[in-house]
Amino acid sequence: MRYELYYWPSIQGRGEFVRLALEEAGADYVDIARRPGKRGVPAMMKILEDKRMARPPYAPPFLKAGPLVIAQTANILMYLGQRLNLAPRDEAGKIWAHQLQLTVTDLVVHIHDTHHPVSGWLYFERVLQNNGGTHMVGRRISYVDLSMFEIVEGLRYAFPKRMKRFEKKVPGLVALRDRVAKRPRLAAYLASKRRIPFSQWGIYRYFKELDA
Ligand SMILES: N[C@@H](CCC(=O)N[C@@H](CS)C(=O)NCC(=O)O)C(=O)O
Repeated sequence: MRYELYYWPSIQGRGEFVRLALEEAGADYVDIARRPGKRGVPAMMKILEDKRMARPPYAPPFLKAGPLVIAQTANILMYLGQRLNLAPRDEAGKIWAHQLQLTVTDLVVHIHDTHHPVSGWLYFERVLQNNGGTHMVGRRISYVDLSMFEIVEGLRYAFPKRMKRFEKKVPGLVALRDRVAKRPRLAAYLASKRRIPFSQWGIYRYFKELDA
């Protein structure tokens, strides 16, 4: 299956949670809006503005998987998690992974609103420690681990000074970030041009005055 990912071409943003899962699994996918000309952003806008679609996506990111058009980041990852072996297979494990990813979605809104998300973070450290400290869900890599990596990276970009101090309170999450970064496919992806650098346009934005 060749997946088509539709997300803004110049930022990591929420689309990066999906890119990391596809890259970790070595999945065959196209980052549509990064294609030049009409086949890029205009192709994405055409779907977003298609008034006849029975089940239209509200906003990027969305994923085309054969006939399916799947939106909402956590929903896309729930779908991919099973097909890319990045989530538990048992019902309880699947639901737990989805619950955690929906909580990542909450945290991203906080970050997006530059409302300093300390409390949300400690919740994820607690979940990790309660699960033995190596993975967020189960005993092996899942897309929730990849999302924790992205949140650490984003917060380090947006709040470099504050994070230096705060990371002492979340040693498990920082160690998880380091393990994810060393995974062969992700290490290759992160070093590639496919990884979009952080900028003042995405969810994670650096404001000197906020990084006290
Ligand atoms: N809850 C949705 C949020 C989707 C969303 O807000 N996408 C942003 C980009 S990160 C967007 O393009 N919103 C529509 C817009 O700004 O026009 C998700 O998790 O996927």
